[in-house]
Amino acid sequence: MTFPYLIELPKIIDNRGNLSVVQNHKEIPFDIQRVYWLYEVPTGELRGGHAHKDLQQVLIALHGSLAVTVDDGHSRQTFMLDKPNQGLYIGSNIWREMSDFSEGAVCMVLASKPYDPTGYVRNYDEFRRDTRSCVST
Ligand code: T46
Repeated sequence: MTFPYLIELPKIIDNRGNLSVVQNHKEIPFDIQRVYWLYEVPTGELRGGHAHKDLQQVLIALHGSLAVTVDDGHSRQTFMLDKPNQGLYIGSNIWREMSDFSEGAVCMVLASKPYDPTGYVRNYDEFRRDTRSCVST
């Protein structure tokens, strides 16, 4: 299991405005099969609170900022996303919670698979049990 990490994305600086880009298996370590974005999140609202059994994602704060707390069942870390040229890679079996959305924040998520509600683990105790059994086998 890979612990989440930040990916620096290209930033092509131009007097007309900057441009960033992602490509499969280059900046993004998987084939992107789905893109969604979170926006108009009310102040103080929390999102996430789950893990995925088999899904890789990269989160990018296209506008504004948010905090993403990740947990592999052993350690926890909070990343502040506030740059449109930076992504946070989150692999499978990582619990995630998103908070502290700034006003107008837009978080785009690039995902390795189509939406599958059965792939979510929404109970933290169950998640901890699964991660412990992964280590012991
Ligand atoms: C994640 C974090 C970062 C769909 O119909 N299709 C989709 O592709 C997604 C992602 C969601 N939905 C529906 C399912 C729910 O009725 O949208 C609603 C909100 O989804 P959810 O409560 O899971 O949203 P978040 O912000 O808590 O979590 C989402 C992703 O679901 C999750 O994979 O890692 O963003």
